Amino acid sequence: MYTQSMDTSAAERGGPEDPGLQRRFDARIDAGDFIEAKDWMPGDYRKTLLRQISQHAHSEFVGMLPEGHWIARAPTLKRKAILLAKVQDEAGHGLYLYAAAETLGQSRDQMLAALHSGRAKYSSIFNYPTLSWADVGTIGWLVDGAAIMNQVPICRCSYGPYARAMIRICREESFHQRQGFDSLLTMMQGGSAAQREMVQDAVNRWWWPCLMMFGPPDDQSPNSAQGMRWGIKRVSNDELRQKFVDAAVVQAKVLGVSLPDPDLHWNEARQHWDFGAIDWAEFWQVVGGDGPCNQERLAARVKAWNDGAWVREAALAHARRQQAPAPARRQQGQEDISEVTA
Ligand code: FAQ
Repeated sequence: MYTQSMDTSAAERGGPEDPGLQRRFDARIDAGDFIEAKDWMPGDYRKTLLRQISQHAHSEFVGMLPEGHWIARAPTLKRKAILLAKVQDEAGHGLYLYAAAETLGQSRDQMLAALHSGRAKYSSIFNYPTLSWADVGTIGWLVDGAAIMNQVPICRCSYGPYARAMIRICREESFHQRQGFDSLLTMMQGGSAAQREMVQDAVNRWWWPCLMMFGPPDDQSPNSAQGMRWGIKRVSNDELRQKFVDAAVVQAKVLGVSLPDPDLHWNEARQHWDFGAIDWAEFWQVVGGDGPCNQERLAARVKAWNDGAWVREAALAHARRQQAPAPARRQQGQEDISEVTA
């Protein structure tokens, strides 16, 4: 269990004032070693990891909502089963990530309280609405596609528990991306004109918000330099965005959809696709809590938390009973039976 590492006192014994510990930590980072939960680490390294992992975990949890909306509306049993599995996977990703953050000394309850009060961030992308069935395929293709691009380098992140969680997450994200692409391809190749229009409309609406997922441009990204120095980030926001555009252009051709950017041109000198200006004002507005669905998303998470209170209480009561010594357990069981039979 990761939670055994929540006692961070050993790691905190050496403060930043201890140059020996700091030197050893820097040398391990330079050597490409993994830092583990019980190892000494600078307070700011821990804080940066917690900031990124918690926003990542919250993104997975909130990210269940836009697609979850379509589970009851999926067009076939096959698509419903796939979507159910995908949304469940996202919940699992959130749990791996909350567990990774717990190794740094923050409990899941603390992180969720920060989300529910609006203090913690989650990815801007999940504040956009899913208006048609094609949005589900487009999220798989583009949103999961962007997530994979960003997350594969995190498998080499310097913090062991985060890096290991990412390996499994990336494998599952890869299935998510393929199922989205497959769903869109089915509509584009075998569907009606109305279905093809629906796909194009979804791609038009999701394209720009997907480019924003990678975060602000490198020269306006306050956390990048230190994140790269510590090996938490391995590839910059702009580099990842460019890799994503280069891959998506080719895939869009196979699908037969156009990308909504008149400035998209192959640049022979750079050997990359040039693309148009991103509306960063919109990005910051959404990140600041004022996107199309921010209030709805947060309200849905708070409601799920409140509705689940009895489940948490029952699970804790069960765990307490399991931990009780055997005679007490027997007595407890007998009391329960006499309550039922009384
Ligand atoms: N949305 O200095 P930087 C998924 C914030 S998972 C909201 O560049 P950094 C799976 C940033 O936090 C998607 N906020 O920050 C799925 C910072 O604010 P802070 C999530 C954003 O950390 C698919 C400020 O702006 N993935 O999709 C965003 O170096 C389908 C300045 O930015 C991850 O979280 C944004 N898009 O780089 C689930 C991956 N971008 O914290 C369901 C891990 C930036 O100082 C369905 N995270 N901000 O207050 C990362 O790689 C990094 O944290 C970045 C940001 C690249 C997101």
